[in-house]
Amino acid sequence: MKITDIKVIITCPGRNFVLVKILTDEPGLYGVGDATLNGRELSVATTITDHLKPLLLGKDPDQIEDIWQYIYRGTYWRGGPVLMTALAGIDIALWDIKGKKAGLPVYSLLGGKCRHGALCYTHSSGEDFEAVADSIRRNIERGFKAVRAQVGLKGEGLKGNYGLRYSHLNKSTYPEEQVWEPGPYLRTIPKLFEYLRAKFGEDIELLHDAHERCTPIEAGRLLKELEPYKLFYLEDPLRPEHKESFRRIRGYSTTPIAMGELFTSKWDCLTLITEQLIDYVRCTVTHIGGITEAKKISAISEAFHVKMAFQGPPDVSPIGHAANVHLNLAIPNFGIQEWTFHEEVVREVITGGPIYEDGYLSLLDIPGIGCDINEEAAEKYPYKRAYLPTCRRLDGSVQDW
Ligand code: KDG
Ligand code: MG
Repeated sequence: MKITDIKVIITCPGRNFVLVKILTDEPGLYGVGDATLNGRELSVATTITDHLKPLLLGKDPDQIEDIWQYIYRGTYWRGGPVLMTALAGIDIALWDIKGKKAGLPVYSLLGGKCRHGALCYTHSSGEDFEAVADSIRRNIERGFKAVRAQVGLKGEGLKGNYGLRYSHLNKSTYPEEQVWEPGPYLRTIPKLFEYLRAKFGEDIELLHDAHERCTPIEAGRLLKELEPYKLFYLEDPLRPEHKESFRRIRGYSTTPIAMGELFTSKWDCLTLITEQLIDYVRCTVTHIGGITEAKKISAISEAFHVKMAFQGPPDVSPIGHAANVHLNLAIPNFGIQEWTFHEEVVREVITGGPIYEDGYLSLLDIPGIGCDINEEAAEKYPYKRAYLPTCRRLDGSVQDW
């Protein structure tokens, strides 16, 4: 079998996606992948089209591992979000082809189901505690057993906070700019979870995303002050550059820690896993190099009692979400799956993907990844440049968004 063509489909049904379609010399046999990198879509698209595609035409799509090694280290430049997202899109499409050829869903190729469904969580947010609670109540009514809670930081000239609604499609050609200060944030978040526990008790699992904004001592304080509210985990307490600092914050609290959405290889995660500095790995299958790399990180993590919690925001397409759930069903050390419902317009372009029911995700028992791309529909929604928000402190200095 040979790869005869690789198509990159950039489409914007409500937000930008970069989709990959790998065609083979077997009539009707092709694979689909997700190579979406929020705000850097064109960089990934040209990496695939102009640099990787010429190397892959004529190769055997069955040789997933060899192709992965060849792209990752065989072509010298390695790592980073652009190359690893491009590699992920190709990798997911190759697993799709392998499953279709074998007549098996990808989770079956990965060893078969360890569970009937994947526990998932979704997002709740609001400008104040009451609004957050209303959002959580609606999600509990939808059957969620776990919810991530984020809140605005009113007053003191602050504008926005991570996790509130932000437009993937900024109307202007420049990012929305938020203003954030650690003081109000660190004073507010423990009070939010005190309020939510008083309102909902301990039956609902609660999570929070600090979004890489704290210094080590700030993260230590937050972990300690959140301990009474028994979070499922606190996500991204530190910037990804500060891996060594996890040794410092780990001892402050029994609040579980999750990290990983900004990592782009197993080596980024390694110390945090082997020293058990985190409890959940949050890598993104579409940014870490695909299913091939994600399954290896899962295996390393299993040996150290670390569980997987693959990232699942709106900028991961239904194809990426499907890759998440294939892995969730097959790995023994699954923790929880982040889940966001895509709008109907997205489903017009990308069909198939995980099925949500009563707090769990599952997949149809069909060969491959279980998704398809409607290319005609994709053409109706041309790419629109958009940025992630940015953030500054009150003094005007750059702050991690
Ligand atoms: O594109 C960036 C988003 O995917 C990220 O900000 C979402 O932090 C996120 C999460 O945990 O889903
Ligand atoms: Mg996050």
